[in-house]
Order: sequence, then C-alpha cells, then structure tokens
Amino acid sequence: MADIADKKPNVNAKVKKAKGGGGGGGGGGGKKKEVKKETGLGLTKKKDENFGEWYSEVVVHGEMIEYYDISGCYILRPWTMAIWEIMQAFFDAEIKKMKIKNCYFPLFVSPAVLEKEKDHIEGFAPEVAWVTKSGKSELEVPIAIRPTSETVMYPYYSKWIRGHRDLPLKLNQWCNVVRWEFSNPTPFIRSREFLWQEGHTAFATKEEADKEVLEILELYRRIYEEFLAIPVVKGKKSENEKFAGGLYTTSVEAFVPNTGRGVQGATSHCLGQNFAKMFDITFENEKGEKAMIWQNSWAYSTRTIGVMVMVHGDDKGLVLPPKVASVQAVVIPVPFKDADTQAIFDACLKTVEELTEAGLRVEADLRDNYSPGWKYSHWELKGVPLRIEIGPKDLEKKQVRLARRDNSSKVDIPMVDLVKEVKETLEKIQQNLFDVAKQKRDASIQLAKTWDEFTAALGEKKLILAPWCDEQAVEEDVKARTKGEIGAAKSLCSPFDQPELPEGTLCFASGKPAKKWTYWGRSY
Ligand code: 87F
Repeated sequence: MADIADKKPNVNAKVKKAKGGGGGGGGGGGKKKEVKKETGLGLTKKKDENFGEWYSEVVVHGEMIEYYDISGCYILRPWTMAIWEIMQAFFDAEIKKMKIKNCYFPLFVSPAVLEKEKDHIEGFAPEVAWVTKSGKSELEVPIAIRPTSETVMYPYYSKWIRGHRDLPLKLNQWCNVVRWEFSNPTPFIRSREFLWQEGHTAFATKEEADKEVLEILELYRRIYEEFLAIPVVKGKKSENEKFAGGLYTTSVEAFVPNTGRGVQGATSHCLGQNFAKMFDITFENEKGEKAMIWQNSWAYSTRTIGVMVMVHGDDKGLVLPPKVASVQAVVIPVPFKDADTQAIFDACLKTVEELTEAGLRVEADLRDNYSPGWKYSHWELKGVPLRIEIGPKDLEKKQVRLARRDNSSKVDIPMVDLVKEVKETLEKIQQNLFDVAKQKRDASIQLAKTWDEFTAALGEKKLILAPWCDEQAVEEDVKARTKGEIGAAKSLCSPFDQPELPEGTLCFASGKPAKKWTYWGRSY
C-alpha cells in the first residue's frame, strides 16, 4: 500500500507565528486582500497529489494525533478524544435502550484461555502481544494482551448462564485492544493499540441473535452517515472475509475516493453456536432440556475518525462535520486600527454566550498575539465547521459574518437572527458534507460484468459492483490474479440492497452462474 504508508511528518517543525495584525481573510466588512499572507500554517502536501503524506500532515497539524516513539502507536489528543466521546455518548445511549449493559474485563489473557478457541486464534496468533517479564525476571507464564475479548469473557458467560432466565445476557465494554500489526501503520486506520467498544451478547434463540445483528449494524450506519457524514454500504461479508470464529459477518463499508480503497467501517457478527460449544455455554430451556446459546459480537473503533479525515479533509486541513466537532463555531474578533476593540470583544463574548445557551459548542479566539488571518488559517486547519467574524463594520450594522469551512461561502447575518442562522447553517454544512461525499462515492462505483471490465475499473480506483458466483475458491483466485505492489482486490460485502440480477447473469471472475451482486476493491 504505497499510497498511504506511515509517513511521519516533521513533528519538530515549529509553526511560524505571523506577526502584526490584520492578516489575510478580511472580515468586518473591510476590503478583502487579494493575496493571503503567509501564515506558516499551511500544509505542504496536497490531497490529490500525495495522499499519504497529506493525511499524516493533516492529523498532526490539525492537532488530532501526535506520533509516538513506538511504531504504530499514536497519541490521541483532545481534539480527537472529543470526537470519540460524542460518538460514544450516542452509541452508549442507544445500546442502553436495547438493554445492553457496560462492563469491564481485564486487559490480560492467560495463554490457556487465549488458546482455548484454536480455530479463532490461529490466523491471528502473530499479532498477539505478550508480556514476558516483570522487572528483570521472566514471568513463569507469559501473559497475552487482549486483541479482542471473546476468550476473556466467554468462560464467565459459561459460569453466569444457567437457565433461560439468565438470557439474554447482553454486555458491552469500552476499552483498548492491542494487535501487533506489521503492515504499514497509519494513524486511526491501522494502529497497534486502538480504542473500541466490543459488544458480546448471548441469546436462547438464533432469531433473537439475527435481529440484534441488524439493529447494531443500523447504529453503525447512523454513526457514519448521521454523525460523520460518510455514506456506507450495509452488507454481508464473504466466507473468506467473515470472522472465522463466527457464523456470518455483517459490516458497513465506506470508500475513500482518493485512494480507491474500501474501508471496513464496523462489523456486527452472528457467532452462531461455535463459541458456545468451545466454552460450554449451555442453559436449561423452558422445557427443562439442556440447550446451547446463540451469540453475537460487534465493534466499531477509532478507525471511524481516520475515515472521516480521509473523506472530508482538504488542502487547508481537517473538515469536521458539525455533529462531531467539539467546537462547532469559532468567533473571531477583527479589530481595526481606530475601532473600539473592547466593544468588538464584548460582542464576541455575547455571541458565544447566546449560542452556548442555545446548546451549540462555540468558542471565541480572543488571543491578542495572533492576527485574525492567522486565526482563520488555524481554525480552518483544525476543521471547525463555521467561523463567525465580528469587526467594526459588523458592530455598526448589527450583524456578524459567517464563513463556512465546507464550501468557503460567506454571508452577513443580522445579530438578532444569530441562533436561528447558525443552527440552520450547521445543519446545512452537515448535509452538504454528506451529499458531496455521497456524490463522490457514487461516482466511483463501477459495474463490472467481465474480468476485463473488472481489472480496468480496479486500475481506475473504482468501487466495483460485480455479479459473483459466491465461491470461496473464486475469491482466492481474484486475490491471486490482482496481487501486486499496492495490494490485492477482495470482496468488500454483498449489499443487503441488491440490484436486480437478471436470469443467466454470469460471474465476472469464473463465468459460472452469478448468485449475487458483490462490492469489490482494494481496501485498508
Ligand atoms: C487479532 C489477534 C487475535 C481480529 C485479531 O470483530 C485475535 C483477533 O479475533 C481476532 N483480530 N479478530 C477478530 C475479532 C472479532 C470480533 N471480536 C469482538 C469483532 C467484534 C468485536
């Protein structure tokens, strides 16, 4: 994946401060300057020219990530954590409505427990990190760090579930997990430690489990579409791509047009009874017979934030959807030589107060050691959805200027309409980000009915929708035939929303009768 390696930007480069007032931008009804003064804040790489380095610069200069001295590990700064917490508040409230309870299991796993479910762990074993020492002495038994918590939790499900009245058992935990990946680490997208929630539920019947899989998947869709303004496809994973320990895997799949790669956004698995067999999780049903439970597991992680940066970010930096931005609007005073600076500052504070009272997340940047122009660039880099400028002319006319981050449009609005206008504008920004992202995603979708069409589309970084025979060997073959420097193509999902498949349609790869439409592409 040469296009997005872990390209650490020069983190020691200090941002140059612009000296003196009145930088670029020009608010307060003053004349717009033609050329923006160099603020030293700009990114050096362009999204369309060097996506990998652009991404690293954006997450670092946007103050979301700091690189760390262990490869694949990143510091999540407050600008990131605030986004995570907003999504967490939504998801946590929704799962509580579903009667799912939070809990916390230990970070450490004994080898005996980890290796209990061999099939599940086998393929993942190289990624498991181990603690082998305490101080200078070797531990008698090394201890693994959880890469996921099936084997940690299920022995206790076995203990806690006795009769049908103990079901359903529905637990979730918000935690970190460690997977010692070796391929190109990328902030948020592929890191060795990440934050997620993992849900683990147990039911008496498959019907209940099936229903929950889709309810959770719908919450994941909402996180992407309603919060992050990213269109996703809901669907089912192929046998090759499903979680090997489970029965079937559903996912939401996003797409990054710049790189032409799919991203598995979140997964909701029905585990069937595989783990119940391994961990002996049985219960006495209503008829007094011994029966095996049905299980699900599901997760979304901080990867969501990386997808948001990749999809919405631009050459000026981050672009945050208002619903997840910790600062939805920033108020910037634009003082002018002889103007009454105090009156402008007071108007800024009053603006913050009114908007905060109306339930919006708003801050003023009243620092006197930075020019307005520098502040504009700074908050653009950090992706704040809306800038509110107040200068002497605005005071005079009882108005403020709104400048949108998503499309750079500017409009003066009467102060009396402040709350209404700002609320409406934020909603429009949220909607516009989704619409633009969807338009780009849809423009990237390419139907491919033959192998030649498929490879051509793959070369053009498309998200490929192809009729498929749904055979594992054929997917293996597609992988082998597309293997190259930048990674092989694989199936992403078979969308639940299936286009019509006319009788006699053949598989793009095998020429056998096609069973379904499936999305294919390279992926993260
Ligand atoms: C890496 C090392 C060890 C993924 C791993 O998706 C084990 C694993 O089991 C592993 N990487 N997985 C699959 C995780 C499946 C499942 N776990 C609960 C989820 C949702 C949350």
